Amino acid sequence: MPSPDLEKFRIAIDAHRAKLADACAAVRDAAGLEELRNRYLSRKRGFVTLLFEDLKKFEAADKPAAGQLLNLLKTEIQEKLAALEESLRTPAAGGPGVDLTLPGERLTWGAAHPLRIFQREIESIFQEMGFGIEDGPEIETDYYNFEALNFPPNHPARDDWDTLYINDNLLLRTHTSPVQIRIMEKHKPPIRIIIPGKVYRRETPDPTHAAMFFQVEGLVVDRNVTFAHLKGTLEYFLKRLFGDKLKTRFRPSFFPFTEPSAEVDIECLACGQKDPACRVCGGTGWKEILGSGMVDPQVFKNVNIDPEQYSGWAFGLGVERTAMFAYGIPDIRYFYENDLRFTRQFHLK
Ligand code: FA5
Repeated sequence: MPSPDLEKFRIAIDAHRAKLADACAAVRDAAGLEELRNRYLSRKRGFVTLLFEDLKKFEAADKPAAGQLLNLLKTEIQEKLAALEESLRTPAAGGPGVDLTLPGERLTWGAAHPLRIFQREIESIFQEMGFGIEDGPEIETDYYNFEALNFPPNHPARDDWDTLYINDNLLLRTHTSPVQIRIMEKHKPPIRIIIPGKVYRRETPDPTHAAMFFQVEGLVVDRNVTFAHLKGTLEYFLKRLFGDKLKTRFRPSFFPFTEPSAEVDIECLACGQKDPACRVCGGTGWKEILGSGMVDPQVFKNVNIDPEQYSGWAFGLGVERTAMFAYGIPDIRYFYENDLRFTRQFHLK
């Protein structure tokens, strides 16, 4: 058998060498690198392996020269592939090395915060009863937060709401009640809405008090609306949340913007009204969750609604306090710590 032409062999080797640079440049990831390595060096069909097969056909005199050419090509290929592997691991930007061969990290799905889940539950009960949902600004003027709600300047009732002032006129709203005024200024009765939102108070946090917390305000204004409607609606709402057997109590109270006013307590679900030393209810068997009352005629006058023709009622519910009972949470601060062991226990219904 005639010996293959050494010159032709050299040309074939050079052709592979020329293609190598382009092939390397096209590699984007570990899989591409593996494919290239196989194309050149695979034991069965790699280009270099096939050239070594050809080497056997050379006459003894040409074999050393042909072998040298081929070994040079093989070393060159191995060095280029090693460099390529390194560059895939270390991006040019100089950032930390990324090993593309490692298995990926599983991403976890986010979920709604427990307070948001509970707020939605409250919203859907009121929506079923035909209430709309409104909102208003968290930065309020003194007028909306206090004055239009019948708190005259320097009135001692303002002290019940420890207020965070921005300047003489602006403050962080201490309750969602100012939105009542904003809505009644814009819309004529009938009005039937709830207003969920954040409120702020200068409070030292403890297991049942936060400096920022959520309220849901309710407002109904129409002709012939009575306290019986207020009582019936709130009792129905609380039974939907806590079950038919829940005991509720309306306790006379005072708010400048409602007359008469009542705070609503629910039976203490922590001790079942049985533990005189209960830390949640202090042994009283009851826990306050909301303030309510009939809209004061002066408030109607402030928004140009005629109190002779219309009446209304309102309430303001503490979302965290109520959620603590619904879910059996002993400390309000758990809601804000974002400890996943806590937040993962809640699911959207
Ligand atoms: C009010 O804020 C009135 N605006 C409620 C109202 C609305 C009365 C409409 C009449 C008509 P009060 O300050 O009591 O009232 O707060 C209402 C509820 O918010 C409380 O029952 C309680 O559940 C919750 N709450 C009050 N302070 C805190 C606090 N520091 N941390 C967490 N929840 C609180």
